[in-house]
Amino acid sequence: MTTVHRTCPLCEAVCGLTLTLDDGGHVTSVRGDKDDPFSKGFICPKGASLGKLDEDPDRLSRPVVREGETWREATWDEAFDLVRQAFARHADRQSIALYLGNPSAHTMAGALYAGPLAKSLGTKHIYSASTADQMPKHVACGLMFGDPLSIPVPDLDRTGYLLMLGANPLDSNGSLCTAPDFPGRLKALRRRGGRLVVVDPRVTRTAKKADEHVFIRPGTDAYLLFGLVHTLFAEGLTRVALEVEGLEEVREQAKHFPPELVARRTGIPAEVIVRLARELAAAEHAAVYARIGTCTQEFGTLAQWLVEVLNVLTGNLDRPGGAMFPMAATESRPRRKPYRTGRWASRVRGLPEVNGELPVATLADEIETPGEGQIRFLITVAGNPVMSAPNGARLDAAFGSLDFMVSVDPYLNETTRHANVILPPPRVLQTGHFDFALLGLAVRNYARYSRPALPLGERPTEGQILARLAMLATGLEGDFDEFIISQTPGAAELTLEGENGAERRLDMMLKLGPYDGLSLGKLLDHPHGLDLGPLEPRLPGLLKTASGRVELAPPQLLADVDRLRAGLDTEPPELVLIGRRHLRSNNSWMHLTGGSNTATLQINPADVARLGLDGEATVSSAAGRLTVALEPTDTIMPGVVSLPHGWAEANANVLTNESAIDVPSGNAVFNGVPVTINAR
Ligand SMILES: Nc1nc2c(c(=O)[nH]1)N[C@H]1C(S)=C(S)[C@@H](COP(=O)(O)OP(=O)(O)OC[C@H]3O[C@@H](n4cnc5c(=O)[nH]c(N)nc54)[C@H](O)[C@@H]3O)O[C@H]1N2
Ligand SMILES: Nc1nc2c(c(=O)[nH]1)N[C@H]1C(S)=C(S)[C@@H](COP(=O)(O)OP(=O)(O)OC[C@H]3O[C@@H](n4cnc5c(=O)[nH]c(N)nc54)[C@H](O)[C@@H]3O)O[C@H]1N2
Ligand code: SF4
Ligand SMILES: [Mo]
Repeated sequence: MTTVHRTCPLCEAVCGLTLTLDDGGHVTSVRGDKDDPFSKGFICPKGASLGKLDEDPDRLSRPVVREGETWREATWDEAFDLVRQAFARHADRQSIALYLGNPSAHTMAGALYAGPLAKSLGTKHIYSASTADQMPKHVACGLMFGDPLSIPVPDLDRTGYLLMLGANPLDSNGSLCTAPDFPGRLKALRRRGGRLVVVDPRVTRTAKKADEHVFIRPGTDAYLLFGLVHTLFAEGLTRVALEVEGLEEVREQAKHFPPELVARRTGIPAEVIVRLARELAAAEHAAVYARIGTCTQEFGTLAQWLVEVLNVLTGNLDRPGGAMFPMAATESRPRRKPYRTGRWASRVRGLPEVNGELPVATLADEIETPGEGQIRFLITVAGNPVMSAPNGARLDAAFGSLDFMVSVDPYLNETTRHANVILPPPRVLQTGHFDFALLGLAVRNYARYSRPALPLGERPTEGQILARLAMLATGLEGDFDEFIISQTPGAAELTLEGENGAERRLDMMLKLGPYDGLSLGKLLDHPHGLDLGPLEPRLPGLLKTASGRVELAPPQLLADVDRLRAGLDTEPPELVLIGRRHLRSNNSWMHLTGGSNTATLQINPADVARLGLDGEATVSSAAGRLTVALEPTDTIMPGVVSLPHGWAEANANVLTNESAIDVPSGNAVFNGVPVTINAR
């Protein structure tokens, strides 16, 4: 029996786990690591399943190659040789596309190798799950603070008032706010006399634990937030404590959104909007936090912007107990030109580039539309866009028309079934783990590195797979990691340690990072993780805007306010679709099933009666139709239905529409999709 301590790689909460393995390397128990200073023993049902997941018999252990409809195993050399030949046939690199899925935000491979792979392809066709998720946040923060990675998080452990919109951390365990034991932290907030208000079209598990829940009509958060901003100005409640640009422009724009008008659009009574604004202003420490429900909607970027505007106007940005900027152990923020989007545009719909990528909502257009720059060769890494992207059914057909596709993925699934070659990453326990991305979003500064618990054997790490793809694309040879190290300013003066290239690069980043004395060796000496202290104020040092101040009114966002104003008087559709998550699932690939964990359509009993429904029903949208089992519940607003995404038997993204996007970010719109419902 051996005991190993490692970070759970399954969600953004980065819990420390303690596993026991028998002599054959099989997991016999998984517990929360009580000695982890950040997660303190917390574990959820997904984390508890890590052993099962690690040994899932459906995971591929060798590359597989498709011949027509049949699959056969292949050697790594043969599989990579097929990819090499495909690169040779696609000399025009604009015919090649890369899609990076959600787990690549968690894996070391994603953090260390996906960027260089994207660069080595030399194509503008870079896509990722980010434009089905948090891209509005990057754009809003990029324009306001100058860096799309400067994302404030609520100072969860010290705040006294949390206004939470479109997030359900009791099921998701939190997002863009890394906080192991989010439920416990919310309980502690209320225990110390703080107040939690949840705005959601559903009474979620989180809402049930809150002081107050407010129903909101889907897709209208930007209206509500502008109503709050309006009230702060109208009642003289602003207390801006930072050097900002654009305060007057925001005041002018907010005049168009008085609570009485906003009430009609959001379904929230004007007096509630006014009271929330007053509460927010009166709280000694407050934070506004908004997540996926408010990103994947028509006005996603405006909503993310207004969240930070509120944090600034109430004096809570960059202040303990408010919304603060974490400082990751590997943070590197070289001075660049101020953030901008639209450095190039997509070929078919002319959508602007954002963060070096194009919206996944236009991936099908770029595959289907002939002409120069048409995608003919697709690489997917850790993604399942057939299930996760808007109008997944169209992508499904488009993938079938490609000349060549290679997927780096442990599973044969709805997306990878179209690949010619699947290259599987090693098992979870054969993989080292460091949360490069998520530790920059943590509510406490913290670092932890987990070495692989089991030997790799003959197979490559996922990083080595991506590095090999990059080298096949460029034709270069040599040591990939040493090349990257040699290109990094300041690295030449360092003595680097580590058992492999990934560890040496981690050591380099820690030694070049903002904490003195931090190194791989130091993290290895702290197998339960290292507490790096509470969040500290970081402005104005962190700002990279042209003015050197917080930009409250970036012109690109003001321009989008016209679109918002135009929608003030529109009649809402009779019925709209939103999503949800379940504690025991993970997007499209981890349904640990059991209990209530199924893809049912939540619908208010009043709508069931009005539409004469029973049992199952057919849901139709502009994109497609789907027959689903109904779950009548008064926890959802009348006029709203909710279906989780990622379920093969009822793919919610058959209904979502790729032509609807959040304009500034190109992000997909999953919430507020107009639908009709008929008895089967
Ligand atoms: N309707 C609707 N659609 C949505 C959402 C919604 O709320 N509603 N949410 C959106 C969001 S937030 C996201 S992030 C996207 C997710 O979109 P995607 O990332 O495209 O989809 P996932 O379902 O996360 O697929 C993950 C893939 O990675 C594979 N995988 C798992 N672990 C590893 C690993 O270690 N390495 C590699 N290489 N592969 C691995 C899995 O087998 C699976 O194929 O979906 C979006 N889609
Ligand atoms: N168990 C589990 N955990 C997960 C995942 C998972 O699939 N399962 N996925 C992971 C991923 S990739 C992500 S991005 C995070 C997301 O983490 P969260 O943002 O917490 O995601 P959800 O739990 O889907 O909560 C979103 C809430 O938004 C509400 N909502 C929908 N439309 C609107 C709207 O227009 N306005 C408002 N105010 N609310 C709205 C929904 O009813 C839902 O309760 O979760 C991560 N964690
Ligand atoms: S909350 Fe997230 S990180 Fe923690 S055990 Fe569950 S899945 Fe793993
Ligand atoms: Mo996500």
